[in-house]
Amino acid sequence: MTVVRINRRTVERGGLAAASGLLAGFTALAVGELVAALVRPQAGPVTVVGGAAIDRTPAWLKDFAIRTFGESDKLVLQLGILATIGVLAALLGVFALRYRRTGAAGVLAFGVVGAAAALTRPDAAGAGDALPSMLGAVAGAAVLYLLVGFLTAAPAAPVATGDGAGEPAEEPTGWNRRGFLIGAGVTAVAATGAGALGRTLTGRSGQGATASRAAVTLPAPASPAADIPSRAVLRIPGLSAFTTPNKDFYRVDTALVVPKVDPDTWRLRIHGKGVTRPRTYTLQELLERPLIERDITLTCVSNEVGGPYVGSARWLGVRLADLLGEAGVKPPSRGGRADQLVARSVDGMTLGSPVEDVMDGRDALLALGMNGEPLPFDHGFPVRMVVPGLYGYVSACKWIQDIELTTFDAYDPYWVKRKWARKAPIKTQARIDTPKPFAQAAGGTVTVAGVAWAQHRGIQRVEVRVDDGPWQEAELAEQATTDTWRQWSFPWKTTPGGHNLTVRATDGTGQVQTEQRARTIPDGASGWHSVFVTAT
Ligand SMILES: Nc1nc2c(c(=O)[nH]1)N[C@H]1C(S)=C(S)[C@@H](COP(=O)(O)O)O[C@H]1N2
Ligand SMILES: [Mo]
Repeated sequence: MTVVRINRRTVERGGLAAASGLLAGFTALAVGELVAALVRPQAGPVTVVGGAAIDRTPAWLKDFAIRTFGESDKLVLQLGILATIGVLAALLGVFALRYRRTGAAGVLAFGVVGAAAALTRPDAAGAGDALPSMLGAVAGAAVLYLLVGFLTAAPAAPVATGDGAGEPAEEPTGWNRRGFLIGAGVTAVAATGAGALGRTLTGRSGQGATASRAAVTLPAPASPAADIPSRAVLRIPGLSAFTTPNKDFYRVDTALVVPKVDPDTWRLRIHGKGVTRPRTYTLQELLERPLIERDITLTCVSNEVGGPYVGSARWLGVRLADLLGEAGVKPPSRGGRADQLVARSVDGMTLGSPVEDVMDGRDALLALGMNGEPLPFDHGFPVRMVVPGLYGYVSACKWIQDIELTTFDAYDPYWVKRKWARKAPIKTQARIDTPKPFAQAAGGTVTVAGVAWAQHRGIQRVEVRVDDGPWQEAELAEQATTDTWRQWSFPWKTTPGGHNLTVRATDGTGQVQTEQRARTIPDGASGWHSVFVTAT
């Protein structure tokens, strides 16, 4: 019979065992990051487990995460993974107090999980990707085994109980606190050093990538963008800039580590159904072609009514239809065999666009430049797709490396496998940028202003309604192109009290924006944007 005596020393020993587990976990991750820095930064244990988690997240949860955490969703995920690993590691530590070998083997088991995640990532580069998780786990297991050894160092004299031999000692009398503290201290310092070294090495390779991006010179466009008419740009405090600066441009993707592609070894392959002349291009070959420059507004399907995932930039790139034409591709309306273009990125993302749309004369681009500089890493360096009128998830592949012509019947890309629509033209939307929701507005006349977009159809009209009053025409800035958003303003003659301001747009075809509320899944949110404002 075992009587567990709960006394201070038992509690202390348990606490130190939990700490051993935490240190083992920390060591595993730190060594994992160091090995990843040498193998491939994308193969780090937290990155691969996080990536696997993102891919397995159900659509509703992903939507919730984007809604709740916005662009911090990835940080929240990584903190969640770290917290989970921490809890499991501490439990494993306590468990190892009794079952030292099994506890250490448990750490190895986590390593196997990490290695499996690494090898099944769509961008896995080979067996080497398993190394960070495996070597990290070996280091972690060794730490746990050693540290727990101090806590069980001097077992109590065999306890003579009636149950016979083999029963674990319930409380070693002379365990080695001093040894433990030294061992734990050395481990903590060594693991921190390994992690810091890993970070430094990854940072250094990042600097190399930054330098090679800076070395890319963008040629002047053969077909420059039309000047933005001065009357297309309103200067109203709180209103979105007509051209979104790169640093403020929204970012939506599944990459926990932003790919830093080497422009010298980058290739783009075009192949598949109906491709009579498959080809592979280097970046230099693309840069030497006649480039077009266009202002195009990009929107994410995950953007809520009134949401922030929309931005407008001046893109410089190769007309996609030209490349496809050279490859022998014909759109379905001219007898082409492929109706879906699947773009694949270096991080294994797949996005599918209708071949008809990218070849119908619109300015579908393989973009190389964004607002006068090479694409930022976050936005797809060295090359990405941009197709006016289609949501990003069905067109705007960043870090693109492969274009395959296929059919919608034959292949479902990433987001379609996750319940989003196969085809997703951008829905007409108008947004009130100022005043902000729940603002206290001054009395008198207040300028209400915002943007409206219906890419490739254009915006014909914007109307504002105060409470349940009549719809009133907003003043429209000039339309730059049908592929860009349009700014608008409305002089609101306030009356004191709380008011609901609502906006709606009419697209270039005369369709009034629907009032019907729809969620973002499966093909984009709809409904009118309103803000509640109190006037004094
Ligand atoms: N490789 C890759 N490309 C991608 C994505 C992604 O997750 N991975 N997300 C797409 C989505 S959903 C959108 S809305 C746009 C966003 O582009 P941005 O981050 O430059 O604004 O990129 C698209 N291209
Ligand atoms: Mo998106």
